[in-house]
Amino acid sequence: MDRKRSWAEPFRIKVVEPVRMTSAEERRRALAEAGYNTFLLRSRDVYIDLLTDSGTSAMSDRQWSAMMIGDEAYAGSESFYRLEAAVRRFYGYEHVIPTHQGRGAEHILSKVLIHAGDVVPGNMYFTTTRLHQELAGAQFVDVIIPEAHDAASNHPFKGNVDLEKLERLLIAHPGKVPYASIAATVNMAGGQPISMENLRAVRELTRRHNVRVILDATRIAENAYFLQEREPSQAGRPIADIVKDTCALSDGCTMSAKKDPLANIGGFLAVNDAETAEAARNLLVIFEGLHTYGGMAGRDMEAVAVGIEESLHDDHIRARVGQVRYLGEKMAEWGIPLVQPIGGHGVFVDARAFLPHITQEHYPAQALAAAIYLDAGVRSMERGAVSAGRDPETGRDRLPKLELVRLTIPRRVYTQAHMDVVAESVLSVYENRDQVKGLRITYEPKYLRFFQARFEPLDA
Ligand code: P71
Repeated sequence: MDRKRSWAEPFRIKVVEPVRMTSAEERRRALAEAGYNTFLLRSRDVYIDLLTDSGTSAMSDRQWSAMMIGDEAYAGSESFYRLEAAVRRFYGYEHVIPTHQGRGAEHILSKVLIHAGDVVPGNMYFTTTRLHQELAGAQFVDVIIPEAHDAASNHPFKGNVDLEKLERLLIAHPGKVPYASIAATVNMAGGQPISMENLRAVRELTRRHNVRVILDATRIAENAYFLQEREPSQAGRPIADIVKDTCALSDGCTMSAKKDPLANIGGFLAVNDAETAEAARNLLVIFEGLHTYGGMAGRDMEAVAVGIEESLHDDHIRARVGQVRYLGEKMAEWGIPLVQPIGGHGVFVDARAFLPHITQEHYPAQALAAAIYLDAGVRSMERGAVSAGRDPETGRDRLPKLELVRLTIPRRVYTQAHMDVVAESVLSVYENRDQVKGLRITYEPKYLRFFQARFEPLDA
């Protein structure tokens, strides 16, 4: 008989943080006070917090003890040198520039490499990445394969670049492309991987045009897990080796250490060429801090250094992606429309298919995130028209093909029972989906509006 053998997380729990349950009435009040925006909810009003996997991971006992030896010297901190050594060892880049988090690295990098009128191609936009590129004077052009914009497509590497599109762009803009901005995995596509083969082709193509490749390495361990699983040439290889080879196909990376590297805060920019590094260090002292801390405390750099290593353990990453898949498969079995395949850091609900009666002008994903919160206190995040923002030229809403709600799983934080509760709650919203109303905006900030915008239901 072929019996399935279950496996579990490669850790046990040493410290717990109690969470508060709320009543339906409390949630109704909290949501109205938050302007129907889950970013504006107070965490005390949230039962299971799946807003983001960013900075929300549980650190290990090794990370917590490393924090005790943090060297808080203003200059030349030992903790910086330990972080630098970890980045060199595990990702292979020569120059390491610490930043307060990922967007700090994006800001510095964009300012150093981009000139007004440049064009930056990338495998789908990310909100902060694109905004820093635009603020530096570039236009971002999406060159991801078309399957990435189709929630239902089962393509195994939806993070891949459309090589012909990239080549046409390189030919059309000679001398105007400072780098290709390549994410592994692609967050906005649903946490989808780029294959080693595709990245190698991007590397070769850009080299012929004398253009750099800059990786967004924020979820590179999760990307490596999918390659180990799906790309024949990577089958059976250790995650750490796949990650190192992925980085070797680029000239540098930006990193938010709040995701894969299992820290609560931190990030860095890493590059191989000394000139770019020097220019970056020069700007760093204006915007982030000295080049041996860049906005992090010594203890933060220690937590990142240890977290990088832990993030690359094969048993860790299998359990991490496995938990996300457990939630996704359960919801898919019940017929809830999801981005397929299930991604590395969260389950992405297809809000258009879920709420076909709400047109995109009335923000179905925002409305769905609000409805999911109301049901049982699960907090998710809109990743659709509100996140896409307005076109800087026309000022009109950008209406992306993907109108999604992301249930994002923090690393090493929740149990399988939490996942069951989440799936059951979303199912209950799905069964009553015709009662969910569209939203209109009542307040909108200028930049990254999704963080602070306020809404009201159409029938209000
Ligand atoms: C996520 C975040 C955090 C976030 C950022 C913006 C809007 C909503 C939530 C941050 C990323 C990311 C990628 C691929 C760079 C950053 C910025 N993601 N690249 O998914 O996913 O890093 O937050 O440390 O500044 O919730 P930073």
